[in-house]
Amino acid sequence: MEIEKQRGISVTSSVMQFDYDDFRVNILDTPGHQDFSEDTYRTLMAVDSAVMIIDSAKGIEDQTVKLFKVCRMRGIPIFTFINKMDRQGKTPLELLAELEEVLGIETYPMNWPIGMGKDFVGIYDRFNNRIEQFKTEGEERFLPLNDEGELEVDHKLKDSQLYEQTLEEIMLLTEAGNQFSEENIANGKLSPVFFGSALTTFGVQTFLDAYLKFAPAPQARMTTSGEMDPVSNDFSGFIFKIQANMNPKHRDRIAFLRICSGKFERGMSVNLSRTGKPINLSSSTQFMADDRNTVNEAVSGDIIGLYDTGNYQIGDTITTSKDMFQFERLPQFTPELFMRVTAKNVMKQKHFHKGINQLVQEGAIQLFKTVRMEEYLLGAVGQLQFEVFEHRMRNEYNVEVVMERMGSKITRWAEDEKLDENLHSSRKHPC
Ligand SMILES: Nc1nc2c(ncn2[C@@H]2O[C@H](COP(=O)(O)OP(=O)(O)OP(=O)(O)O)[C@@H](O)[C@H]2O)c(=O)[nH]1
Ligand SMILES: [Mg+2]
Repeated sequence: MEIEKQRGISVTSSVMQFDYDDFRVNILDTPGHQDFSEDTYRTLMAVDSAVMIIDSAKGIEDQTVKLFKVCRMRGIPIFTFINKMDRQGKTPLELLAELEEVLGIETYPMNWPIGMGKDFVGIYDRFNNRIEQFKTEGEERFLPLNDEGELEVDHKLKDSQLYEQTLEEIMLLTEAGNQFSEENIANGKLSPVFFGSALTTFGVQTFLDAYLKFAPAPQARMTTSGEMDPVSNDFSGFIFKIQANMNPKHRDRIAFLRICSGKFERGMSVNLSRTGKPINLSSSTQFMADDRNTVNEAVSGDIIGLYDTGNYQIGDTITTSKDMFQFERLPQFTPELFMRVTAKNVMKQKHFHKGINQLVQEGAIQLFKTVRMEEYLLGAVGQLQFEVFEHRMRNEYNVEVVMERMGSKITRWAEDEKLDENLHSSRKHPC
């Protein structure tokens, strides 16, 4: 999105697929900023495991704490990548202690940095029993370790103070740290920790190889009719995100589907559980790197995009099963900030309504109307949501909006007879 480029932060989650080593990986990249946490939490419902990327200088940020506590509660395996080792940051021991204390999760360092910042030499790879050297290509990149965990070959690194220090820290980890346990990784109790520098791609492949070894395959998911097996003959999935105008040239609207069971075949007919109506899935797309391609087949665990002409809502289940079950409801947050919103130019009412409706359906913002006056009030969890709303209304719907702050209030459901100047929500399932 244009606003993301301008501000240098993500304002919405994005999806990307890639193939690696006989695996197909679906990445759902979520915004880190807490103002967009509702989007992030919804997206989290569509994943099988999470990768937590930590800036080694900042340590664990507020948003990360909340987010990964949800992962912990849901038993989602968490893989940790401690990034920016090319910069001076907190010490690795400090970072591990923070992870364990703040997130209440056990950690197992799969590798360990040797120095950092200007002195960053590479990683001591406990899992692969080797040292991987930073900024070294060719044969020297990986140096094997012997059974004692020391460099097998003569190397100048052996004489360095950093090497000595690393060996001491590794000894400490072995004696006082957690045991490696594949089972505890799978149930989300133990997070394997990796160090690297994503900007220089250092440590990324080592991470990916281990991730693919230990990340779980798609699991059974709960529905209103019991568990749904991912290899069931019945196709099913749920919509966790809707986004319009992703491609400004086409002005289309895409519903993102997480496939939970069976096989998707383009052109198949499914039922939308909410309405009971059949839908033909003829226009579908997948997101490979920066490209979009028509997708003809997809399986459980895949994320595909369905071109949407207004059929879908966030949280919708679709299935070929006759029993029109639904997957778990997606989280919805209570808004805490409110703005009265109008179109600057009264002649633009049509675009104004179209834009608001679309952005509300995406869950980018919440909408309330006052009962008597039919005024539009926008509700948000964070201030930045309003700014994104304003920007998108201007850029995607060509409408300048006027927003007036209403202060912070909490919305409450009100009984009909008590309705006066109370507000009512346009959304269906508040929590
Ligand atoms: N020095 C250094 N900088 C890095 C590294 N990885 C990322 N960065 C920089 O960190 C900044 C933030 O990177 P992003 O990938 O946008 O971070 P993010 O956490 O995804 O941010 P949001 O999506 O906005 O939440 C960018 O300026 C990157 O160039 C690294 O390994 N080393
Ligand atoms: Mg990002």
